[in-house]
Amino acid sequence: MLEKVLIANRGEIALRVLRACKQLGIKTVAVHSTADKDLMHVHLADESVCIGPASPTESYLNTPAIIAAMEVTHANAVHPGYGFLSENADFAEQVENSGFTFIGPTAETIRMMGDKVSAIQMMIDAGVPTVPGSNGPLDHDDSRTLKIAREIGFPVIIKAAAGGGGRGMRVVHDEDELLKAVHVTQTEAKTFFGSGIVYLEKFLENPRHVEIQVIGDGKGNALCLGDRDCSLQRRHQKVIEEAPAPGIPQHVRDEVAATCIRACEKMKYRGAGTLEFLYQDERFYFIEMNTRVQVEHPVTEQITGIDIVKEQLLIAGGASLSYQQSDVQIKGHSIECRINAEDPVSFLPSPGNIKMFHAPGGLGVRVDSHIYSGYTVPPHYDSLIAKLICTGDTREQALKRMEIALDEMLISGIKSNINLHKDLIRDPGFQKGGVNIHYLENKLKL
Ligand code: MV4
Repeated sequence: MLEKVLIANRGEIALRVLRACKQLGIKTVAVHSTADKDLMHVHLADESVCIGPASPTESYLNTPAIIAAMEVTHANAVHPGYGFLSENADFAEQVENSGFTFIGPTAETIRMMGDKVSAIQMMIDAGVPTVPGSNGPLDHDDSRTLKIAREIGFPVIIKAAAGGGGRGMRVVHDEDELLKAVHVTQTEAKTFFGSGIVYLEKFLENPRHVEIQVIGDGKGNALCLGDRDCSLQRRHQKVIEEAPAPGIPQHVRDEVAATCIRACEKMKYRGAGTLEFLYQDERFYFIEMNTRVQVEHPVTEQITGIDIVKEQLLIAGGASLSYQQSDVQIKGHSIECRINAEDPVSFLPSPGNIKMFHAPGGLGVRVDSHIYSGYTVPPHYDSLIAKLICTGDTREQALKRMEIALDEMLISGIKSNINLHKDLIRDPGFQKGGVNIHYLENKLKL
């Protein structure tokens, strides 16, 4: 069992990890930048260490500073949260080489999933359905690239193997554009990611983004905690997520879940993970795997009753899974609205002093947030200030609770996207369920 955990993150997720540690009686160390000394979890942690200036590269991304903080506080493990160093294989490796526990998968697994080409290959070997494509890097043989694209049929998409999350990709509509697009994407990928390796997939025109939550014990056992729909997004930033994904036939979701479990068991996956899929015409297509806890994990917790962060900590401490697959029962429906400190028109971050914050409440209402009245949102980081999660026996009940909760939520002093959420929750298309990844951007164009 872990005795003391260092939380290498900030904001709501740092507070979320702190709460899970307290549940298990684990001591906590908060590390923070000079701009973050007033964060809620810094105040609540057993110990805190300032690791550098506001700039993320000098603090939350500063591996030597974080490992030094582990040494001086005698922490035995580090929880990376999401973002920052959470999917950095070199960080995980250096933590382990320094004699500490990285709360997450092995560096080797992180590296394999970070390379999208090797991730896809691994999934194919395990029987997970993938997008028709090159199933490997494109080489310098242009005639071979052209042959693959012709066989698959246009449109196709060129993606950087080291990219992901929407960075380093290019859609190609016909043959004449193909080779130029490949070369440009290769050059960009080399500049941005240090690797010019690219691959090709059939471009799906109107898919939904559906992802599957898994958890593995690192010994060959894995569980599936169901699916989430994250299609409501703008510029690759998710806005609303929900679980389960609406309108998916039970046999289709059961089938893909079984393949995800198989993949995790095969690679002896350790910790929490998410397999991202595109979903179109009742079919799932794997695109990438995230090897961290995700922002939207609470909707899964709400419908399974399983504390995902607590499981991460238990597994990192060497425990086996606390549940069997037959213990995992999906009950009800849960929706999460990401509340950002941002301008409602320009979507630009709107940092500053929060004069007053009032959190909504009631049955089925959860607020994961680090903010409080008088707190100043610094300009240096992500603009997420709260996650409002509403749950009910049915999707309709969850939506109604969300409507009421959004009306109750009060944030003054800074701008926020609360009004956007009020509009989206009442949107007839969203209410119907199952909108695709283009729905929000199209709606905003009107
Ligand atoms: C795709 C795609 C269509 N076809 N791949 C964007 C983020 C990255 N995770 C993968 N992405 C996409 N890959 C194929 N073969 C469309 C997208 C995509 C998208 C995916 C999920 C959520 C939002 C998106 C917005 C635009 C494009």
